[in-house]
Amino acid sequence: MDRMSQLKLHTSDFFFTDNHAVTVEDRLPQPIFPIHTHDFYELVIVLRGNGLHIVNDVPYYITCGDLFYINANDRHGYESVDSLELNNILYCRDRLNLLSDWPSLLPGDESHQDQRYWRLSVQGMSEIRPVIDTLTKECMKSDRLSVQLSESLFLQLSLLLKRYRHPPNSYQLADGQLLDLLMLALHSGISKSFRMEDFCQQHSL
Ligand code: RM4
Ligand code: NI
Repeated sequence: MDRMSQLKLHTSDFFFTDNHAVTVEDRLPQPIFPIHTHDFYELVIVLRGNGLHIVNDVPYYITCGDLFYINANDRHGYESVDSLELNNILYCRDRLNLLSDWPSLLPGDESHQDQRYWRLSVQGMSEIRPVIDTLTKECMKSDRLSVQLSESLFLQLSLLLKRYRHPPNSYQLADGQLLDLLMLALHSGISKSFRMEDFCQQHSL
């Protein structure tokens, strides 16, 4: 597909009403999905499985605990998937009404794409779960209170993500996450030989 005919997804097809700033789209599983843009922003949280996520032509091998802040005009897609499961939390920045320091919570257009790719600790993954579950229900109701509640749950989620995220190559990692990383390295390096020493050196282990 050339750039002119590229798939673009629209707010009006996903959000419950024009007042909603946020909505949750679970992908259980996420199938292969072509490169696309949106007129909304998107938080992508990888729950299970693996895949190859392309963001603005940069490939990322993704696994459980990965977190991406996708901008409206980013071009992204899932080129290959292996039992990949995601929470997609879609949001419209210009519909956020609560007074909060949103730009510092949700790295957006001003942030380089390296600052929009993070990992979540195991504890973080379990603390955000109930918030996302409540948000999923709340954003499907149209009354004013529910719209406000949805936004406040989204604020809570954004704060928790900021608390529990860490850069992909920093190592305050739980054992399970180290194992994930090792599996990723093995998976992505199938054509190359794998040396444990190199792996440890590369990740300061
Ligand atoms: C797709 C894919 C896209 C997302 C849409 C809403 O399956 O996850 O990234 O923008 O859903
Ligand atoms: Ni998308």
